Amino acid sequence: MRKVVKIAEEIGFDLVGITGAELMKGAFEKYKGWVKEGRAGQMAYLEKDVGRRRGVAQIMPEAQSVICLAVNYCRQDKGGREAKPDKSVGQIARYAYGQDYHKILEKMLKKLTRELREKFPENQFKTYVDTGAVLEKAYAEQAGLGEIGENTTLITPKFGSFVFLAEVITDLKLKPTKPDLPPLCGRCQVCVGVCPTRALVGPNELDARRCISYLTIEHKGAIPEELRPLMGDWLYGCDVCQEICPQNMGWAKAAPKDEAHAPFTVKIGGDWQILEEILRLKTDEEFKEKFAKSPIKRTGRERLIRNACVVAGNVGAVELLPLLQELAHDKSELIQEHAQWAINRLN
Ligand code: B12
Ligand code: SF4
Ligand code: SF4
Repeated sequence: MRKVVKIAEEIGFDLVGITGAELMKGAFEKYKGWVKEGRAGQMAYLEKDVGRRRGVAQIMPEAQSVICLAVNYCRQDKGGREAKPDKSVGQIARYAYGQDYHKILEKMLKKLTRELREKFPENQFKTYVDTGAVLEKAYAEQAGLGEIGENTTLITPKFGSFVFLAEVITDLKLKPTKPDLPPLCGRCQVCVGVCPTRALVGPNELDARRCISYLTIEHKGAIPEELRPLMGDWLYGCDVCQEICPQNMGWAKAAPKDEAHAPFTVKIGGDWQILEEILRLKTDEEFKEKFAKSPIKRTGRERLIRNACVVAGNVGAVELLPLLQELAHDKSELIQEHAQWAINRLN
């Protein structure tokens, strides 16, 4: 077991924990209920094969252990956020400052499984980061990486909640880790109170349909009008319920810069995007060129412009009115409608 942890740490994973293949009782039932209530919104992939999330044995019937991994994405050098530019801007969630974590973590996972296969040639190893049918936070909590807080994120003692999660599922029987964690979520409920759209409908209860992260990244089509004014200046993602959490304060927890973390500190999305530059993205090619290596590419050009219109309306960007007038005649109906909404709000 020590050997596995050491290999993963050497590759650059900040936290490594091991748990059995069985998922903690209650977690799958909670997930099923959440989907049934419609809280997943348009994220059809979460509704598909719900049963696969019952536990990793659904993915690998011989599974014995799950190696749970976390990588911190904080940047300590600027003491938090970069200075806000002197122009109308939209905020980018911290996780999208640099390169797309899926790609980076996949590379790290490949390295890890290569080494594991050399050491244990008889065994199977299957890796996941984000997109698979694995309840990643529940497994991470089980493996002792941290505690799921009332803002529904996994909080770790060393890095707060600003971590990405990944796992290796294996038929290798490994001794579970059981660190003695201090209580992490103080149940103060500050996160629930500050959520701008009231998406945290209760402690550890998130209705994705109201969450700015969902609305700006995952939601296709028009953003519900009643939620637009509440979205403030969030152009892509949202960190409000994490920024406020005492476990993320102080920045003392940020990881040192090293090779493994460098991709997250290379500025692509940055902390702020200038709205005018987004609204002037004329073609999908221009959009792709700008965001090819960033997780922001997920939204595509049309939806990012949609988000920028909402932000322009919310931040009072009156200097963008002529540009918004042009977009109100765009060939995309989605852009047209959101540009018109912004114009009405600015007027
Ligand atoms: C769908 C999804 C979203 C949705 C829904 C988020 C949510 N809270 O459910 C949206 C688009 C809103 C979203 C937003 C974000 N996401 Co997201 N998202 C996911 C994804 C793909 C699935 C999560 C899921 O299944 N949600 C459904 C709910 C019901 O499940 P759950 O939250 O996991 O809850 C389970 C456990 O917590 C446990 N549990 C909770 N309470 C209890 C109580 C009891 C008694 C028991 C037994 C069990 C239990 O059981 C629950 C059900 O199984 C995961 C990756 C993955 N495969 O897991 C990433 C993931 C959760 N997201 C991640 C990130 C980074 C984000 C954002 C921070 C991005 C941003 N800045 O905009 C925000 C955070 C918003 C927030 N407050 O959660 C990271 C979280 C890392 C962390 N430290 O927790 C993950 C793990 C991706 C990754 N691989 O790193 N996300
Ligand atoms: S990410 Fe933003 S909108 Fe979503 S629950 Fe947290 S504070 Fe609310
Ligand atoms: S803000 Fe308070 S209740 Fe919310 S996750 Fe952090 S410690 Fe828990």
